[in-house]
Amino acid sequence: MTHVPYDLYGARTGNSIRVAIAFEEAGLPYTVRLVDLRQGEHQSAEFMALNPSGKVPVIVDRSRGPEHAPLVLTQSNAILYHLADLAPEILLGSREWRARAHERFFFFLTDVILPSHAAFWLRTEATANVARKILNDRAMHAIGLAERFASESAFLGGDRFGLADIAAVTIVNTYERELPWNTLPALRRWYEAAMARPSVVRGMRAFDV
Ligand SMILES: N[C@@H](CCC(=O)N[C@@H](CS)C(=O)NCC(=O)O)C(=O)O
Repeated sequence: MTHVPYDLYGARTGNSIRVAIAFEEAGLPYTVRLVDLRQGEHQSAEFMALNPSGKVPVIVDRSRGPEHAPLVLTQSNAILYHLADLAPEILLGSREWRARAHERFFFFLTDVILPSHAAFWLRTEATANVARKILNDRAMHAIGLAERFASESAFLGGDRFGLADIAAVTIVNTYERELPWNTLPALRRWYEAAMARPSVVRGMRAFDV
């Protein structure tokens, strides 16, 4: 029986899907452990023993063999960097472009995903419509700035499809129906190519039941 060294606990959310796409892109074998958030499985004693904050994604890395304790990682971006350590040329591109790859990865994390998540947290607050709109508009404005990245290169960060593209494709997918695509021709070309990529197709579906 083949031993799969990585377990990925997650759900159909951006943070989990980014990790699944990175596993796929790097060609690292992993087993999906679906955590049903609606059923509260992230609050179960079993899952809380892995991540006391009760959030996905989590990976359990047994790649160092049975004589070592498994490595449990609980932050999506720490997990992405762990995978990038295992496959740096794939997930961060060549050394020459690596600073750019980091810059663009953090652009999507802090300028797009962060306000988007903050807006998501306000979704149930009846009085928060204005704040929610400001945050979503900021996220979409920042996505619009990525038109320049896409017009300069086939990829958004560095010289290959890496962490920046993975961060970008999941969050652009979230706003796909609201973006002014007629003003974003280069980004649209990049997005269509990214969504057709086998790693993205498989990663996007990793938590479908
Ligand atoms: N900073 C964490 C955030 C993880 C997070 O917020 N996960 C959400 C799904 S995207 C979750 O598990 N939510 C369940 C809850 O908060 O009860 C990361 O990047 O991994």
